[in-house]
Amino acid sequence: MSKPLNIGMIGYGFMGRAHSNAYRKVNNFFDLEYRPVLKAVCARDKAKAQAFADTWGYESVETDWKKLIARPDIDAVDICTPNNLHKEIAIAAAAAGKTILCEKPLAIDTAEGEEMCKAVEKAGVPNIVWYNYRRVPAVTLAKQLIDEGRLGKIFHYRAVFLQDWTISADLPQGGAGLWRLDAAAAGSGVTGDLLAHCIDTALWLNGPIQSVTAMTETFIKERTHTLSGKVEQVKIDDACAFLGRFSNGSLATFESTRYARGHKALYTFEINGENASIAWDLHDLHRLSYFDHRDDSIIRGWRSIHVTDGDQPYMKHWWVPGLQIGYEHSFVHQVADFLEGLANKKPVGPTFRDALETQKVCDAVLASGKSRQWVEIG
Ligand code: SOE
Repeated sequence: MSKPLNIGMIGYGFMGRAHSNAYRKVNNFFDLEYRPVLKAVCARDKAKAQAFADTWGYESVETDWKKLIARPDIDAVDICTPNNLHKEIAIAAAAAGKTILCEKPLAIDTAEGEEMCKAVEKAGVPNIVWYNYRRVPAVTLAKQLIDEGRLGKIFHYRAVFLQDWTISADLPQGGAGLWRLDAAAAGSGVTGDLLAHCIDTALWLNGPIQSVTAMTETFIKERTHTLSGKVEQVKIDDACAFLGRFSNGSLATFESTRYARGHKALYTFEINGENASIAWDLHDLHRLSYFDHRDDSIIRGWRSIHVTDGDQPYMKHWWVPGLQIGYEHSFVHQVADFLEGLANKKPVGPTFRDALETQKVCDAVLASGKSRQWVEIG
């Protein structure tokens, strides 16, 4: 008999759906000691929360997150709110002894993130942050190839995350989905929303980043705020590019924007080592490109590995070789790994502490964008 893990989810947007889907699917495909139970969803609008609960099969609805946390029948709190609420909810959930799964980025800034780390560590509660792209099988395979030393010394890490959905000046800031354009709710723009993904993957694959120099831009300076109805200054970064140095001596080149017309969610990275290179593209997420200079010269070239075989990460849990999976499966993998960690009493990354490292890089990037100076990461 599997042990129930009663989930209380706070927020119900795009990520609420991605996480709920993962909780529902995970035990169908992974053999686990724990089984998530969708106990309650919490949102201020009762009718909307109820509609979400009906669609996804949550047993009950709350409109006050403090009440949700106080419920003895909730084991784990999933924080899917805008970023400015992560800290208060996480600290309260930790004090109540709840397991915590928190949407990325960890917090508004490093100072908040530090407080959150202290709270979960003091309470000794299991915790994880939803940086889901680590668990796309092709990305996990990249990690395996790097850890096996196949690339040799790494010289370059290059990543971009490009979108184009905020180009219209008529788009308001604030409110459902659009809170990402409101600095008070999001903390930052593309740096915390998109580059944070690239940084999390990079720290995981290639180790710490020591220093950065960045440029940021806000192309549209004022937008109507959905909540106040008034035209207000836009305080987020619409675009950000930075250079950096990793501790292993390799050079970092990162770029993110919501103004790259034609790109919806183009997250790519390429890593160049002395023996081999790796490249990945979210639009073709089940493939990993690999070039090995040690191949015989007459057949040397980029190979496109279709990551669907049972001996490649996570794939034995899905279909037969050749049949691919997608974006939503990265969340299922995260839940599977997290539940396995709970059973073995082992932390599973990215923990709050891991995500704090990403937060530090984001803060350094934003500070450098302002000061136009190199910034060291402590
Ligand atoms: C923004 O458009 C967004 O939805 C991010 O918030 C997600 O984290 C990213 O994975 C896709 O883009």
